[in-house]
Amino acid sequence: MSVKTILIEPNKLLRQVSKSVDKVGDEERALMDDMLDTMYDAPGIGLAAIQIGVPKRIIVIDISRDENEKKPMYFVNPLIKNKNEEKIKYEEGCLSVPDQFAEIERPNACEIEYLDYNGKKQILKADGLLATCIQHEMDHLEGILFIDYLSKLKKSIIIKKLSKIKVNREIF
Ligand code: GNR
Ligand code: NI
Repeated sequence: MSVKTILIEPNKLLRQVSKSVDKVGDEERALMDDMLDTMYDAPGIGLAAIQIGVPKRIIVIDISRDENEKKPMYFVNPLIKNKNEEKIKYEEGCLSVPDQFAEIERPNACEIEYLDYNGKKQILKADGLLATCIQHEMDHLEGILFIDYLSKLKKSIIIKKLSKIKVNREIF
């Protein structure tokens, strides 16, 4: 298990559509372990495989706040079966868009079907922060970032800031 480098926007890989996983095997489980380490290290509450450069439809999430009681969740090939009409706004952030936050409106509840850590099919009803996080991560699988929902102006300001930070990172 190891902590990987998280890709930062602007980066073409983050815009790639991730590929379905045929079978949840040891390679996928090792990837999920690395993703979890990387997410806890960041720290964040969710991570999609493409954020560490792997274009597979795999997500890890842990929204528990207690350091001593971790509750990791693993989602392979997640599909949204149902979305609520009701919308909820959350202040979202993204490990690939560091230090930028914005209120994003999404369905407040959803039902998803996915394969778990052992490749077993599962169905989950989620609401609140978990539903928001699942939808944020599933956007990553389509190459979508939360800043894509902002006005062109707000988005371009954020991308400009990130590009400057990136130049500095390459210098120092
Ligand atoms: O750590 C994260 N926090 C967060 C807060 C509100 C809505 C979504 C998220 S996900 C984010 C980690 C991340 O970038 N996952 O892709
Ligand atoms: Ni994100």
